[in-house]
Amino acid sequence: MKIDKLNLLEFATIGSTNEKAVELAEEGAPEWTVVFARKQTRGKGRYQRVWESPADLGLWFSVVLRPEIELNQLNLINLVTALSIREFILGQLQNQVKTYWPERVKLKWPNDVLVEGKKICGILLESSIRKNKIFHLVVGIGLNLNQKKENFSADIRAGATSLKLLTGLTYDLNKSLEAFLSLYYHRIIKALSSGFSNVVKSYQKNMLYLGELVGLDLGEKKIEGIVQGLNERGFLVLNVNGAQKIISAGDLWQINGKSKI
Ligand code: BT5
Repeated sequence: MKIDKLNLLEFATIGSTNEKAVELAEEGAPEWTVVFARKQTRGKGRYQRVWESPADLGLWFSVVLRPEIELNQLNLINLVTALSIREFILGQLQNQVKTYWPERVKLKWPNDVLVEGKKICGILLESSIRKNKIFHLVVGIGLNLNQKKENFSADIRAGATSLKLLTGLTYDLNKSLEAFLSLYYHRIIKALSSGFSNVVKSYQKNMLYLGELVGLDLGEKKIEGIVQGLNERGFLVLNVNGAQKIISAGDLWQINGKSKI
């Protein structure tokens, strides 16, 4: 289905699509302005980490949104985005193998999509708040499409994957982007109009580590606990020594066996 509102800006090379989208959003670019680049030279992850974005091997893009939600609901947009990516990827995999097992495509709170335990997509939200309201929200998405193993740096090779590595096919960037944006548009509109409770439910159903012992890096300290699920704002609920802790952001990892903290 066509999205009338879509304003797609394509670049051959850019520093970071998020930076460009933030700049345009600050200047008043309308919602559903999408900055798409075939290559990023300064693709960024969370906490100043690098996002590898080589030419023509994946979708590197950022979407400007201006959702009318409370500030403490921002995390929910992360969840809708990750679920939409999951749905897109699963659709692509099931086009090839009808019985592709949905349990293989998992969400790692708050912003990663993994297939068979390897990261295929990362999401980076950047928001601008004015007078206690969201002025703009830039949703940056990096989705690996056409990489072969050797296209990933040695640092991430073992933990990263792409659609090509999973299906053997080569994906057309523009067609893939269009298909994803159409799905994403509808998922966002639906969540904004009918509330986020189904979003939280489906995220929980598809998230990694539910009921398991995890470590969590909060920047200033590391803690560990058992994942109980998400609250209605999309925050992580962790049982730490019997006490419930609500976490808004951080890096999770699984603890197999003995704790290392
Ligand atoms: C993320 O950060 O996963 C968010 C990535 C967002 C990237 C998009 S691309 C379009 C838009 N413009 C930008 O400048 N950024 C957004 P984080 O959770 O911090 O994960 C970063 C980590 O993922 C890195 O430290 C690597 O370990 C790993 N990584 C880097 N590039 C990768 C890739 N292409 N595929 C899989 N893993 C990768």
